[in-house]
Amino acid sequence: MSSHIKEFKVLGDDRGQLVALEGNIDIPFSIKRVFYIYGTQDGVLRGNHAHYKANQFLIVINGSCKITLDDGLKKETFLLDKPNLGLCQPPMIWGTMHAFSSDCVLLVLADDIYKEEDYIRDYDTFLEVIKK
Ligand code: T46
Repeated sequence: MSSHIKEFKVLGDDRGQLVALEGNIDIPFSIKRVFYIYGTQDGVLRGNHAHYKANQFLIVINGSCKITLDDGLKKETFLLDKPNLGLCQPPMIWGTMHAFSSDCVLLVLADDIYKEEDYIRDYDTFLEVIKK
């Protein structure tokens, strides 16, 4: 799953840094939705679900957090602590976000609008679905 992490080019100069992300170029899909989470307290878990169809790309644009991806057989934990790192969460991969710094801003790019029916929020159901 190490291939899920991507380092983006930083277009910096002496005024500061800039990262530009284009759908289907830097991000492997057309971006249909953007959301971000912040103000997550230490010790709190977020995510804890998989998607049937949606692809997500997760970027910590401030602070840090860890993301564990789980394909039902193996788990891998990634530390996102730089704004030029992105992690791809494809469909049918269980994702859990944790170890948030108090200043963490986690930006998520997705290839579909929000649909609750696309979520698998129960881990046993996830294991059953991937077995099929
Ligand atoms: C993910 C992590 C990082 C919406 O109305 N629209 C949206 O686009 C989203 C993402 C959520 N919501 C509503 C649904 C819930 O009533 O916002 C509320 C909180 O959502 P949720 O409990 O899913 O939040 P997290 O932080 O557990 O997960 C969210 C995303 O759902 C998830 O895909 O990767 O952020």
